[in-house]
Amino acid sequence: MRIAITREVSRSIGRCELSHLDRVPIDVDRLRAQHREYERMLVELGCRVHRIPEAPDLPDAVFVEDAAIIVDEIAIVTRPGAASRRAETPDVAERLARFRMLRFVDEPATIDGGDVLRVGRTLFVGRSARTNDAGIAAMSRLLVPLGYRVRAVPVGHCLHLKSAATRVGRETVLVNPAWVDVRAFESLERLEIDPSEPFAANALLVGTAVVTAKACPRTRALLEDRGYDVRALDVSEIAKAEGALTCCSVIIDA
Ligand code: CIR
Repeated sequence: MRIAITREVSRSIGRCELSHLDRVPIDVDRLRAQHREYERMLVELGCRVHRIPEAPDLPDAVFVEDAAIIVDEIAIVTRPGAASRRAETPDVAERLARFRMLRFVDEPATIDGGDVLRVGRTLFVGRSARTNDAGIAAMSRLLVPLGYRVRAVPVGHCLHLKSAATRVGRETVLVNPAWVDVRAFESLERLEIDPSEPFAANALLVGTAVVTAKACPRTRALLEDRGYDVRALDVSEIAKAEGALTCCSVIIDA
């Protein structure tokens, strides 16, 4: 069974954290409608969706990916890099506890789930404005004893590692070479996005389907040409909050 944890969009999302984007007005109803389509897609792809109720005063709470890192054996509850987001984790942890043993990271470690890209037994962890060295060390401490490798990857041009690279196949990553040094992934097959669509590297793999943003048709065509089962979603309103496809769910094989 595949579970997807999501969270209702907060009415305060207009006050979300922004790092690389200018603030523009967000239509909460429209964003909620896009989020419902996202959840519908997860159901279509075989997930059982557990939606956590709204946290009205936590603007970024819809981006549940940042609250947790899931591996086969445990779930790591993060300590998000943005102080405004730290109160998001307890509600996510409560849901995860049904499926995995929980582990926690302590101050001064900070880590956002958006910085963690898992490929098999390797976890690539972005060293970013949100995830610090203590956060990466905490990941190693928790995961190396379980047989995982933890590899730090510098992230400077975008918010998270997964803004620049996501997994789209067993050992294949979709990357934006302008935002991350692709040599970090030299052991893997790499597919480069169309350079005119810098946000295209954040795609969501569910089973063998790859969910992409409607705004990135060229990268979508590139994936389709290679035989991928690609689905497209309109996430234009979500993008105004610097969110993308992976960040709106935590997917767990239960
Ligand atoms: C933030 O800056 O934290 C949110 N506005 C966006 C978080 C997006 N999360 C993700 O891509 N994993």
